[in-house]
Amino acid sequence: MAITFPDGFVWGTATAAHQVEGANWNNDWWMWEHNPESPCVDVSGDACDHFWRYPADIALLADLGFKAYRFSLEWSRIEPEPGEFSISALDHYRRMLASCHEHGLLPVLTYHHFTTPRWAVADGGWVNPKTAEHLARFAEHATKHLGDLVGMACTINEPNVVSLLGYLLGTFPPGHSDGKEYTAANDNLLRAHRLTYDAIKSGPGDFPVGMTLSMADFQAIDGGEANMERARRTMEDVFLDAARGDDYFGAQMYTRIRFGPDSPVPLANEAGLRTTLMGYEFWPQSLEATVRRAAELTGAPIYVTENGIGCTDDAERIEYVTAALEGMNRCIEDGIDVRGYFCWSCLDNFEWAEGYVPRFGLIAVDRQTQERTPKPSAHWLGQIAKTNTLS
Ligand code: GCO
Repeated sequence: MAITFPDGFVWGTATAAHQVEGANWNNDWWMWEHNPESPCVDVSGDACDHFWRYPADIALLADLGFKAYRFSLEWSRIEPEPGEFSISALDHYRRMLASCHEHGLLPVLTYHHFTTPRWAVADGGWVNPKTAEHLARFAEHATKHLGDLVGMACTINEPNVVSLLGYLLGTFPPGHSDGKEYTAANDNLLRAHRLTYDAIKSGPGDFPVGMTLSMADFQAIDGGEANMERARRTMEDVFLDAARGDDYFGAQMYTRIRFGPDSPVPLANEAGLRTTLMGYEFWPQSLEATVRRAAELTGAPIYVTENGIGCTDDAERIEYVTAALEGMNRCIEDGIDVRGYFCWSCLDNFEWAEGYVPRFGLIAVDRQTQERTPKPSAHWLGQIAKTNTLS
């Protein structure tokens, strides 16, 4: 049976500067990739050379049928030293925004997607409250230069992942495992969202502003409710509460996380469960579960700003996204205001500590020649975008 989505539903794909641009040597991730103590399996290097190849990439997305493109600013290019702003770097992003408009794509701009300039991390990074002010100052400058062309804005991508993986689990920079630092980073990122939101709002342009959050289908088994609730409170709910009153909320989900009674941390995936190249459980049901919670707790219109799967068999991507979209449709049928879906990702790209191994792209990238080849899933999802219908 065919599913038709609401009129004006926004279909897009997403990327992040550091994962696709190449040569972003002035941020904390570049340092982390080159640190032999880090768990990184690759360096980002040239990534997808999207810094130079964005015109063809954006044209390809439009040809495929997409209506929107979500990408991020690289803070360390725009503000290479504290208070020193590069007009040439800002002009680069102006050209990217203009290129989206020329091709009929709504540009969705993320101001902070995981990477922080070297100077800001040398000054304490996210455990230093000043970093929140620094991000807001950057957002104010960037919006002055770009605001008239922005279609939608995300302040911070997954602040909950920046704090958890950087300051508690130690797999993202700065690689710390310290409960106090985790709490401080969470608080500073929450404040940074508010300040950045206001900074963007005070500039030119009139577009929706919100945050995006990494969410999962949290489940308790055999009496693990208290553990689950506790973890979900710091990992999700404090951010959902903070997003109340924003213009929209960006939900991003990939899998489910289960908690048992004895452990405050998630259970490892059991043998026999179907997993993806990220080691996540194959769980497209996470979209429906998290969108329902996000809508209930934020009261805001919802965009799925990321969802997808890292896999080598492209048929699995179509299977995964189909199930996710069916769940999204059940939410819409129940009256939840879901306005868009952005597949992660446009291109096979640099998946942080996992390097180039997981393949999240709708479009394959030859790592030697940078040649782009749309996968069957790119044509399939592009057709859904064109017709606003899943058949
Ligand atoms: C994130 C980021 C993306 C990832 C994606 C796949 O959500 O972690 O926004 O940068 O690449 O989620 O893991």
